[in-house]
Amino acid sequence: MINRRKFIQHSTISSLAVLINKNLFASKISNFKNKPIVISTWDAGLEANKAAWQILSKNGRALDAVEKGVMVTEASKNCCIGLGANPDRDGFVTLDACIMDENFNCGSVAFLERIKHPISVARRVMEKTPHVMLVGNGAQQFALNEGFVLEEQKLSKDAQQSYNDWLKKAEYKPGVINIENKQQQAPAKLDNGDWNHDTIGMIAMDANGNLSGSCTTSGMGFKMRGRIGDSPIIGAGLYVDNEFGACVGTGQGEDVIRVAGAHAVVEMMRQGFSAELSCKKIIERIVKIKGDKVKDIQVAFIALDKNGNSGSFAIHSGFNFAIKNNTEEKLIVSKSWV
Ligand code: SD4
Repeated sequence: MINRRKFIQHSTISSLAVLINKNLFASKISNFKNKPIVISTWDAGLEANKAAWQILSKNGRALDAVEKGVMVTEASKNCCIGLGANPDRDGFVTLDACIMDENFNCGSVAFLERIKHPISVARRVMEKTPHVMLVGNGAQQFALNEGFVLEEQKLSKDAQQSYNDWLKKAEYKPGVINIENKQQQAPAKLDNGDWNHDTIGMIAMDANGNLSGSCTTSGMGFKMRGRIGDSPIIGAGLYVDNEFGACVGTGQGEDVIRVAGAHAVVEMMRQGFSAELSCKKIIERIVKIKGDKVKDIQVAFIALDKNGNSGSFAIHSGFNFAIKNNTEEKLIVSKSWV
């Protein structure tokens, strides 16, 4: 038989448990008020977000959204990301991509040639192999085995023109990625002929509150053959921790890699900083490392925290990112260090 004292103890504990549960439940609800949501780098992100939204708005998975979203950009003839993009200095387009889901599953391909959708190959690496990263011929062979088709490399008119211009001097001078034409927010062609915006990074949170991210690029124009930037490197170009947030980077890959950029930003969110402040702190770290040389490089991060709040920060002005959720669809001009 249960005595009075035990009964009171028991019911107090039960009410406490109910209260705690209620609070947990309440915080879960308010945490996810902004879902679903998708953000992606640069103005090309507006189109890419639309494709991602078709999945997110039907309660689809964030992972599917970030794959389908960036595929739009990979396939675009007007953009300098896919097979028509700037080649390496030997004239070959080489592509890098990675993807990460809400359970720390991740896949990546690098130095991949003549495959239209590197992001989908990266996803197959994640889902069908025990590995995280495949590169070069091995990645291409894997893609072919998976049913992907070997495409002809066909440089866009702009890429061909830029490459022809570059060949006149063939001066190897990396370090000009994404420094914007300050007068324009639109993609700008630099004086030396390089094109900006050869990358798209995307982060989505689905209706279940799960985060995923993707990143795909043709990398630095006229790069040394075999050069790989941050974009296919988990922790540098992309990182997702479903408990705290996700981040994707763009810009001078070498400088993102040296601070393990995307992972560093997510660690800041883990410590409780906002998405924007987390991006800013890691940009400041890069600025400090680079000293005077910072004028020659651009790096930008976008981040999404577990509450669906987005933020970004860049070294130079001119960076923007696209956002879409239930209430807004727009480009946001990023804050920057200069
Ligand atoms: C790279 N991070 O290959 C890429 C380039 C980039 O917009 O982001 N361009 O280093």
